[in-house]
Amino acid sequence: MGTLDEIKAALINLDIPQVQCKIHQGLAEGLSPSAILEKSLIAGMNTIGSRFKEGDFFMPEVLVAAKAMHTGLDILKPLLTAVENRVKGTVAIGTIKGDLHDIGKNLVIMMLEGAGFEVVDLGVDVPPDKFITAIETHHPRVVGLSVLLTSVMPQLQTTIQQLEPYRRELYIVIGGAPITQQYADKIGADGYAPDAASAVDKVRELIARN
Ligand code: B1M
Repeated sequence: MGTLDEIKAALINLDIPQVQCKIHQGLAEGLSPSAILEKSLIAGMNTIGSRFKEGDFFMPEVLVAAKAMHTGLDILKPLLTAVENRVKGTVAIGTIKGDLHDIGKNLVIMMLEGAGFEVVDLGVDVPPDKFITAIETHHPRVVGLSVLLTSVMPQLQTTIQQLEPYRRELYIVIGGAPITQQYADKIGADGYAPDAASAVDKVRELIARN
């Protein structure tokens, strides 16, 4: 088994010290931080999700896996974000009201910061008025809305409607596992991105429009 698979296995085995140890080993072997992120940590979380769905894992296991993921991200973050440091614009981002998932949002933030954007992280369970306060305070060029739960997807549309008065000044990008381009078009978002790297491309593309 290669080190990428060993990191993934450690995550699935919920062995946090081993996740840390194997990531350090992988980096010492010359593996790229982005390969560890995609092929070990994100791939491992996908397996955790499938096992949770099938009833092999329960909430406590998923919480430990999320902690292992965050521990791994803490090691990789300085390496992924040390790429560019010229500020290219501000993005305010949060997981929408009713949803507490933040691993994907945090990845998007890491990639945006790595690409030179200033990011205002509004956290999870963010109601529309918190986005509005952030817009009035930080004047972001882009607002990012993240969602993982299908049951709270209607909250995206509510949030977008409440941001309507500000839309001349900013673009709205949405993302998260249940979102599709078709859904983004339907609810009137300016952009959709399926993953963290494409979120950076989408933000760049929108800001370049004017
Ligand atoms: Co929950 N959970 N969870 N969970 N959880 C899912 C999402 C689920 C699919 C699991 C399953 O059943 N297979 C399911 C949702 C089903 C559905 O809605 N149809 C589910 C459920 C049901 C729940 C609870 C309701 C369980 C319960 O209480 N009975 C509960 C809800 C709590 C709430 O939010 N109110 C719950 C709780 C939790 C934990 C707290 C235990 C934990 C979250 C910890 C945390 O985030 N700090 C958790 C986790 C970890 C998961 C899974 C296993 C993993 C999610 C994850 O982090 N993926 C997940 C199963 C799965 O997704 N396979 C599951 C890795 C992450 C990198 O991917 O977030 O998709 P993702 O982000 C990607 C892209 O989507 C995209 O880029 C990221 C990187 O590539 N992206 C964007 C994300 N945001 C973006 C924004 C953008 C652009 C791209 O622009 C702004």
